[in-house]
Amino acid sequence: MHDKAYALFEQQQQDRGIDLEQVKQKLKALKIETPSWGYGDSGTRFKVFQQVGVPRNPFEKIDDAAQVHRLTGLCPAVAIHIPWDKVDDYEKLKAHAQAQGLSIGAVNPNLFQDDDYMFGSVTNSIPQIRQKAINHLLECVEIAKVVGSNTISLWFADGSNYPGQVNIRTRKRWILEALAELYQALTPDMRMLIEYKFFEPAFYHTDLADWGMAYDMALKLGEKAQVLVDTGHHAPGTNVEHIVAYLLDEKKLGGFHFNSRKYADDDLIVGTINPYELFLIFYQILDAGQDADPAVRKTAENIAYMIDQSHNIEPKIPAMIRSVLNVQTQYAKALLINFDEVRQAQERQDVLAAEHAVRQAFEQDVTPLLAAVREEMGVPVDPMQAYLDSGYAEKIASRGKGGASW
Ligand code: AOS
Ligand code: ZN
Ligand code: ZN
Ligand code: ZN
Repeated sequence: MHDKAYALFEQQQQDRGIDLEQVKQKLKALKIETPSWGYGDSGTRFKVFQQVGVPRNPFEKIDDAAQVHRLTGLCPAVAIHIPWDKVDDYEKLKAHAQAQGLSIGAVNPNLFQDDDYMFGSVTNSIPQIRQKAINHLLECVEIAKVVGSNTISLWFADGSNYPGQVNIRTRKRWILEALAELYQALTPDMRMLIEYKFFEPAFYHTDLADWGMAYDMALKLGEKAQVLVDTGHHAPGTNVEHIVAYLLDEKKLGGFHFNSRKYADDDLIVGTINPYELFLIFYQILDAGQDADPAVRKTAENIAYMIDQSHNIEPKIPAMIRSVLNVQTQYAKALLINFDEVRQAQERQDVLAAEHAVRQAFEQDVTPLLAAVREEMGVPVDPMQAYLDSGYAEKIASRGKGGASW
């Protein structure tokens, strides 16, 4: 059935001047890291609902991540959060991942769940607490070495709730000091990604509140420091794809945390609220991938794509499958942009034609393309249905309730 659909699709795309072989190659190379915490129980400040079958330990989180990869072919790495994923033997964790065809991706230090960090971690006015936070950052580098990860992914909850509560400039210096210590500890093939968010849990000021602050830190630190864009971490109306383009051009875009937002840092399934934004982010990335400057092209090719979501009411594994498929879909659509057409329209200053060239790709139905790619990759054409039919959910039900949560 889909052979016929694909033949028609192929004809349509040829007519639009799209090289489908190249599109397929790019789709097969897409990698999206899933977060270990996305498989555990999570909730809001009102309630954490416990679900049946949630992993009880980091090993079982990796098992679930492996299941997502098996069915989608998209997720060969899983990010870990320390101490949520603290184990006695990290070699063993690495081996457990490898045995299932996975690797450990970004190592995320946790500097927000310790009582000591009530008034800040690396920005705390008590030197011993700042030191404790720095030690944790350094510990994460050691863990990264053992698990074979080359990425330290940083998000700081540090901030204040009221004007006058803290000295913002002093804390800015402290945060740079801590990051510099971490930077020094990185091995040559490691990089650190600096995430920003404008509020929550702090409600007056957050020490790294926006991309400009993260960029400033990354610039001061050096090449191995880059900015991480969490799609949910912006004020309503922010043009996220513009930030993406700017950071790409500065060779400072290192990674993404994908998720959807409606109001704040909602951490909903990526691509469910504003799929066009996700598409436009990929448009900027693919455009930078054709830049005349090889360093910009390299930056675009080395972006770490990661999911960062909390599945509070959704069954975890299907929610993750939905997420990565949504990313794949918007990426596929962006690959169907005829960039020559866009450029020519830009040169003519033809506003409507330029906008049309971009939007037209978004309006393509990529179902036949994704079916063909999945077939060629040897994964189910419908990964979600394949999961529902797999019996995996029934199998993990024996884990019971009360698994890992944050
Ligand atoms: C928090 O809002 C950030 O998105 C971080 O990336 C955080 O570390 C992650 O969501 C796990 O809690
Ligand atoms: Zn994030
Ligand atoms: Zn967030
Ligand atoms: Zn988020």
